[in-house]
Amino acid sequence: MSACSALLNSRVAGGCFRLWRGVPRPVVHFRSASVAERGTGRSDEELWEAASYLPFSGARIGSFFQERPVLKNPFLEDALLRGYLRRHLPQEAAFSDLCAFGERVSKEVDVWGRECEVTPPQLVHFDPWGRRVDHIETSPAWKRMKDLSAQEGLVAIGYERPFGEWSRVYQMCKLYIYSPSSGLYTCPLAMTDGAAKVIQSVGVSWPVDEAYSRLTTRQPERFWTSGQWMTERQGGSDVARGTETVAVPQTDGSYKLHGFKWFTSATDADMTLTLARIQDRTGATTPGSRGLSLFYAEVSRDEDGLLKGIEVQRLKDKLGTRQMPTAELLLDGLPAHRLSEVGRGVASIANMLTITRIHNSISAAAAMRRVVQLAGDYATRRTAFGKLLKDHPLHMQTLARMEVETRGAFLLVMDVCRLLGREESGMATQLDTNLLRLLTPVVKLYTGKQAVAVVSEGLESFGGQGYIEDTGLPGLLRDAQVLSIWEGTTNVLSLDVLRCVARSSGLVLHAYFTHTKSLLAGASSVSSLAPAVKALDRALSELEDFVQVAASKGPAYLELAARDLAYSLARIYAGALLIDHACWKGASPSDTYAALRWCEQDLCPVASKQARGCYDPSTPALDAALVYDRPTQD
Ligand code: MFK
Repeated sequence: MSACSALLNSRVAGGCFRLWRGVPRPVVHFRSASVAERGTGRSDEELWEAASYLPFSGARIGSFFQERPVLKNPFLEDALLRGYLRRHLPQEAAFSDLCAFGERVSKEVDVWGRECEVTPPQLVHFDPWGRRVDHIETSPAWKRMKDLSAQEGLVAIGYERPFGEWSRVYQMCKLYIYSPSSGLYTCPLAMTDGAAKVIQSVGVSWPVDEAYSRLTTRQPERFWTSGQWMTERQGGSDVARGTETVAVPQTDGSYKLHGFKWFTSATDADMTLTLARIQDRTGATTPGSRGLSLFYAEVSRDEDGLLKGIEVQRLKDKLGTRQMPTAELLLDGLPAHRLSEVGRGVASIANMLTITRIHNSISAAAAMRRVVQLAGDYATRRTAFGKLLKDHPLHMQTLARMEVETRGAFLLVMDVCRLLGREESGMATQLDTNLLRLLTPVVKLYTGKQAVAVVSEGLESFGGQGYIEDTGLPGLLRDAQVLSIWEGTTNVLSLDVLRCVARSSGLVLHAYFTHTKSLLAGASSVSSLAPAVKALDRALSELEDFVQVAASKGPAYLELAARDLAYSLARIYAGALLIDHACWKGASPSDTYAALRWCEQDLCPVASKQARGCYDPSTPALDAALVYDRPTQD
């Protein structure tokens, strides 16, 4: 026996230390008055310290250390994801790939994601000899994410279509597993996917055939990412009025772009799609949406290493998404090619918006899932008030509510992916197409908001540790906050819902009601789901009544109702999906419980608020008076 272990054992015998998993741990002692040794000339304190009885002294910092939450394979841990795939895509190849990828994400990639967060990109304006270089330096982990994205086919799958109409679901499941560990690499992937989709829709031919093949390749050395430069200094929502960039025609049919892009995400991209106004010979342009055309440009350097036609003004200092370079760019003669017909820029880039909004929704659902997984794991490790957190019913109620939100979000997003896959594989009915148009903004806006709420609740479930930077948890919240902002804010997307209802003469709503009712058809005989079905039936008829009434109202009324309408569409549809999933023969009791809980909320807030007069003509003035309520002068 070594001297060290003999010492330890004698202390164990004396009751001072226990051996705990091979590590000596001091046990807290409570002093009794008889302990003081008489006649030694040493004070009580000295005697205690000499005997190492004090748990906190010198290098000793006490016996208690928090257990960290452990990220396990996010595919294997996700009962709903696996159930959904067993139901809709029961393919061994998909399962084994997702399982292996989940393992890679938890064991390898998650660390890279953290590295991206702590090593944010830097802009080097000048080289040591004073030459302007505008080089954006990114971390090695960020570069590894690019290679991984190509190898794993994170964009390519959507174009290879290995599982026909279910290929988008498969691709988005991979991104769902990847997103919270990706160090925000899902942002360039979203835009890359969107650019490939736009190119496909305008035709894969010169000058974008090479770009298309690079955006959709699995070879890391050929893989390109794309930007989506839509936001200018006058703002990101009102693109039609805010775009100042001009396109100057060149004699060879190409263009040179001059403008100022105020917010370009993942600016280390290899190419971009962007909007600009074509100048005529007098230098004049057409204002508004009709003046905008869509352009393709490569981000490249000349033989001196200077960016061709671009100056990087500065990197943005953002609340979150710090892993990713976001820059202000001066376009000073950027060589470009027009992709759309003249004046059809917004309509042509809309395909990109659809894809990036779906990616955004995936990231939102994934953020919720990640925080729920980590909080659930932590609850099995952390003891407070004498028992593990998982044994506190109130704590588990909170996590269960987060789980219900996450499940609703997941099914909403997957259903949009299903519709996208059907459209791209030529299987879509007119109803599917209408539903996809309506649900894309609905799902994006709803999941973006849910993500902030669920991730915030998730941080709280870790107590103070959820607020500590180097746990990696606060970054989840900062990154979630952007999900309701970029790619269209909640209000802009609510108005997009109104726009597509109006432009389709209500056909998108007809598709919505038809499909929602068909989802509920199988549930009428399932007694365990009866309260949920009853609540959903009632909400659906309230929504139909609202639509009837709203049809006779003016635009001001509809605009005030737009956000509540979008929320109602989301909650009712998610409820129907949860009920439908719970009716599946492979469903679990938890699937039923989640559907019941979801349907307890106000499923149709637009009807409740209408009944309270929230959209009456007097409301805007009252709202404004409330917002600007100031103390009156005495
Ligand atoms: C992890 C995920 C990360 C995601 C990556 C994020 C990277 C960040 C990059 C960005 O943030 S880029 C900036 C994103 N910007 C936006 O999302 C803009 C928000 N504003 C809107 O969406 C406005 O509603 C919009 C600019 C579209 C309004 O423009 P207009 O010109 O006033 O639209 P208008 O006149 O209503 O429609 C023009 C055409 O586009 C119409 O076609 P037609 O002429 O054929 O009828 C519309 O039908 C069509 N359109 C508009 N929105 C559409 C659409 N088509 C399909 N879907 C849509 N959503």
